[in-house]
Amino acid sequence: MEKTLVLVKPDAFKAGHTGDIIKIYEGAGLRLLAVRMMKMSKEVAAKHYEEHIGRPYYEELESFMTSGPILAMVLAGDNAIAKVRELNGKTDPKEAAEGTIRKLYAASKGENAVHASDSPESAAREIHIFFNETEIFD
Ligand code: 3AN
Repeated sequence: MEKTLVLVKPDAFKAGHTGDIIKIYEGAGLRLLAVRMMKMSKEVAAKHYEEHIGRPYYEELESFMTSGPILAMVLAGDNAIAKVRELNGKTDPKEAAEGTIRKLYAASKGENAVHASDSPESAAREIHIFFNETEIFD
């Protein structure tokens, strides 16, 4: 079984979409292995988005991601990484397919409701920013 890290970002969390988002993942057969509600610090944001540091939108991204509570979770299943990214939809909600989480709940390319790991390497790295092994129920 493959694991992936998902974040419900501050916009979707604040708007009360967390339960609906989890329902979409569970409805697609993915299993929850770990969950944490938290407010991201700038340090955690920098670790999580290390490849985006220095890009023109980084400050906006950091300020958004640290602006309010988020829900971090580990999801598992066959092909979980690709499956979750398909359920999330494209980064820009204007380009996201009908029925995807970003089409349903995201307002813009920056404030786009959810994050999900994009490769097995990112998943392994990102999961351990938010959870230690004893917190993952697999
Ligand atoms: P995804 O989250 O779909 O994998 P990435 O990895 O390209 O997308 O971008 C990571 C995050 O950085 C996005 N979720 C978004 O919040 C932010 N971001 C990416 N590109 C832009 C942009 N051009 N303007 C504003 N924010 C952006």
